[in-house]
Amino acid sequence: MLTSALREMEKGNSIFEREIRKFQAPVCRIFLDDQGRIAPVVFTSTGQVLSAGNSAAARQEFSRIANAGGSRLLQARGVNPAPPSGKKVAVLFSGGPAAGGHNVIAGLKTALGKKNTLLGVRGGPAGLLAGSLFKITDKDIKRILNTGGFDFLGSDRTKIKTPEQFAQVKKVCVRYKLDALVIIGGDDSNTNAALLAEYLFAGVKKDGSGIQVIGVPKTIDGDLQAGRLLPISFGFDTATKIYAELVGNILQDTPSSRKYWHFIKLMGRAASHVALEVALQTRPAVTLISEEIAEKKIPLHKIVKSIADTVVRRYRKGLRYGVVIIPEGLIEFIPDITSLLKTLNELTAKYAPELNGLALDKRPEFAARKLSGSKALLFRSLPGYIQEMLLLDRDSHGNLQVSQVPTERLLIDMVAAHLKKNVPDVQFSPNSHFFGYEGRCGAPSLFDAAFTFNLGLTAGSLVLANHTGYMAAFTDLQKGGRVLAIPLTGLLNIERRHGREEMVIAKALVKTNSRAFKFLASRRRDWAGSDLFTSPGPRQLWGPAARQTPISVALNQGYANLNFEL
Ligand code: FBP
Repeated sequence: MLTSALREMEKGNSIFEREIRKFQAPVCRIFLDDQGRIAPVVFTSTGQVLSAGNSAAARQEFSRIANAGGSRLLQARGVNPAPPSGKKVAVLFSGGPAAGGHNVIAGLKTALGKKNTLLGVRGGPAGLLAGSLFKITDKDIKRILNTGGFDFLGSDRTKIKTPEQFAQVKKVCVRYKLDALVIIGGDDSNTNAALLAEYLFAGVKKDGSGIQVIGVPKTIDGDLQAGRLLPISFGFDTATKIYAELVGNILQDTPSSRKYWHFIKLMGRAASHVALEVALQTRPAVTLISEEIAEKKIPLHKIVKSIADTVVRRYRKGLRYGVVIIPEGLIEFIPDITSLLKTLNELTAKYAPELNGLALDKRPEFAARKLSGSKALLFRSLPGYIQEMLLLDRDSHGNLQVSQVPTERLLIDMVAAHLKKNVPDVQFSPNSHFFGYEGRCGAPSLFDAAFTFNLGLTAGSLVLANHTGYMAAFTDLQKGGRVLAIPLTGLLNIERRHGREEMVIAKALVKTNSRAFKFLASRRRDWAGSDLFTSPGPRQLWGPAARQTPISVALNQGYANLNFEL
């Protein structure tokens, strides 16, 4: 009997998974009708015109969606008294997975109701181009509700950019008689959503009308934010809670075993929001924040020295252990490394035949001879395996894939060398970790389960209210939630990318004048000098910590406490 019960658990039917499927995430009151049933809402303009710096250029390039909405912020006004029926909507995931994606789909399907149809796109933007769409049923929703990851549809990183690709999307929309597309993605995917909204604005269907396009803000990196209008993207809370639990457990191990230094790299391609949040939740000895390092122009040797100084300071106090948090994108923010990388990018392009003709371990010497001054010195100071990595093949844009560089190992080796040379009596036993994929697809926390379900309701409501070119947003989480629609044109900026100027949604990096960063900065000396760490425990849908808002969000938004109220 036990064995058959165990077999029934296969394919996502653990005790936990069965239970979470029954859970209804809290919903913002605005989505409740007179009888307390969940219903789509209508929107009204707040009059607030949004612009991200190059508003004139954005309004010109996206004139059709900009003129329609005037780049004005919309706010939900109340339940839609007469939602249309017969609409056909397709939804897709784009980019890296993030917990809560399935609840966006569940919220979207709930808002559309029985009289409209929801189709899922398999495999992200590539699946859209291939026309791989299917009808999402109520049974599907029951199965995916509150479960993690993007596995229901899958995702990919294809960017729709060529005229042929745009034409192909149009063809697929016409073939499936779509009225709207909902794109769940990060900054690049929402930039793509704006481009598609503009392209599909009119003249697609037989009656001359277009296809609506709505974006939904996703990414564990937390770098798609819009101040008070959108405190964070979904997936960030779950990922940081999972990493914080793991880091908390490691911290708990350190005074138990009393011998290890753990160097932990945390995912988050460029911005350090994840590292900052995990540090705020766990209070480790050292936290590196890439944006601070870039701003203060702190060179690699100084980063190494400052970690080594903390190791020595703790050692002298009998604390022969500790934890160092490292953001994934660090290497691209260290000023002397970025300038070395630039030169190496040119050098690898210029001497590609010569380098390719050499064995891996012979390439560093060849490259070192082509460098001069401080760059040659820095390159020679790096461990051999890092030198080799920095000379590997570039991506299609001619850049090194920096996320592949084991920064945690680099820092360990350089700190160890520094200690050996300067304070040989200090024992240093390091371990390295990289937490990334462990946190992107876990079942959503209560915060993400609720946030995403409400984002799905918002996206569905926008479709039914005939809006296009907006990103669903949800804010004021400590006082019941406020449902917003941000005009995508209001987020677009001109940036130089791939050697030319492009309209993009800028990544929101950690600001060193933010309340969250300043709090870390005000406490980190004490965290380094003694054991003040905490273990936040596992993420919860129920239980004492279930309603905990990300600490960086609570600080930056000026909330009075950590609990969100919905
Ligand atoms: P998105 O920005 O698409 O949400 O992806 C985030 C992320 O998880 C980063 O944190 C990480 O650097 C990257 O994706 C890893 O990409 P991949 O899944 O291709 O390995």
